[in-house]
Amino acid sequence: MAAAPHSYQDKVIRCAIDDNSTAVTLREYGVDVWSVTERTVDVHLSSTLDESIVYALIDQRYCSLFIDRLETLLQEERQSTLVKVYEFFSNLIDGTASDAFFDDYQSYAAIVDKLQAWTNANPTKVQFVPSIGKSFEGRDIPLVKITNFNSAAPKKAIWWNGGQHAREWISPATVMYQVNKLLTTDSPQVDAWLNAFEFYVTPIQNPDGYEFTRTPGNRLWRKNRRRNSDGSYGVDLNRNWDEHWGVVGTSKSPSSDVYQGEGPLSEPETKAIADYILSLPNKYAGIDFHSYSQLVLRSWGWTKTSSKNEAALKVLGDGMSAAIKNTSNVDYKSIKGAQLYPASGCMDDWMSAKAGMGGGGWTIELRDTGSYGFILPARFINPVGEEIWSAMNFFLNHLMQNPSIPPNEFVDIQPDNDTIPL
Ligand code: 0X9
Ligand code: ZN
Repeated sequence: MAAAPHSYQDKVIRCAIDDNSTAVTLREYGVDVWSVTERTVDVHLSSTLDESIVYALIDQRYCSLFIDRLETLLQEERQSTLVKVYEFFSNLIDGTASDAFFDDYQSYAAIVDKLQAWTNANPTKVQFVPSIGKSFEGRDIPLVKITNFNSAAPKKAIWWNGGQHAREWISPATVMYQVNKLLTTDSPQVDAWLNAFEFYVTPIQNPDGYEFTRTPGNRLWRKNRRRNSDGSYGVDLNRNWDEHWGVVGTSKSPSSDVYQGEGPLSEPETKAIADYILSLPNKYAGIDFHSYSQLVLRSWGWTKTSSKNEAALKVLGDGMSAAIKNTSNVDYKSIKGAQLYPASGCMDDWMSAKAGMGGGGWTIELRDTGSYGFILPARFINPVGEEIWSAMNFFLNHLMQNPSIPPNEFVDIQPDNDTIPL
């Protein structure tokens, strides 16, 4: 991975497309698609590709160069982590060490330790479940429940999920940030939420994949670490949910980055969370945090047909997007999931349809829009955490005021003639 400063490196190019079914086709061809909008697709090109082909693509003016020197970015990320470790130890020696948890992306072990520490410090607000199930490689999938344990009033369950995709490091960091905000903000507003809701939080759904991306050369891994029958590794957990599993935007090929797995909920990392959610009597809304693209995605994600709850969900999604804009002036588009690209077997639609969450199953795609993509520097953890906290503010207040949105249902589904089920 250590590349000479001026050698030819992996690149990310952004290309114009007519509609997002092109992305589905590209993935079918095994192209490494990183991100899609209705008009553009970001494609990762290995440095082993003939340089002239890459520049020919760019010269055609269908594509522009987005990340020119990917290895340099990756190297800078590792370097900045080393600098922070150095600073941490020098501060420790000076006696000036402070809580630097959100200054950097943390290991799985550090995330688990932090959940335990928060629980010890806030016994009336937090319960720590060290393991709701084990990952493929045997790591515990941790959960915290946050509520006012002194109040017996009936409460609605909100689920926050992070780290489903290994390389999207800003996701677990942002979920942890929200938990910290809930526990450290002393306000009547937060008290009201803790009386109205039970928060179930799984900041790191895919610990094997996450830890793998922390080892040299593997930073861009997406899936879990299942050993597949053909010798390849990994299932895309966000194609493995038991909701229109295997229908669209997903692959039967084990080596694909969007491999759906052997069957619905075949993966321990999806099954554990699905079982836990289904066991809750009061489930009401859930958000699954991903990166990148800056989007607030409502159901449905597998069909462009509007859901029965479209009007109510649009108000919620548009409100979250506006709250972010007001906080940081950053644009997060509020759209139906399938407007990004139709994909089924995803957690968001599963929460809407199978878990019957009236307040919706959501995907929020965090920063950025591709300048750093998955390699978002750690200095973004705080600003992203703050803008999402303001989105949560809107989300929770709106759900408190609208506690009876009925479970969503499929209505008049038309086949999406511009998408090709794989
Ligand atoms: O493709 C995904 O799983 C999500 N994007 S990501 O770049 N983080 O991989 C988007 C999922 C949106 N939801 C549905 N289409 N149901
Ligand atoms: Zn993702």
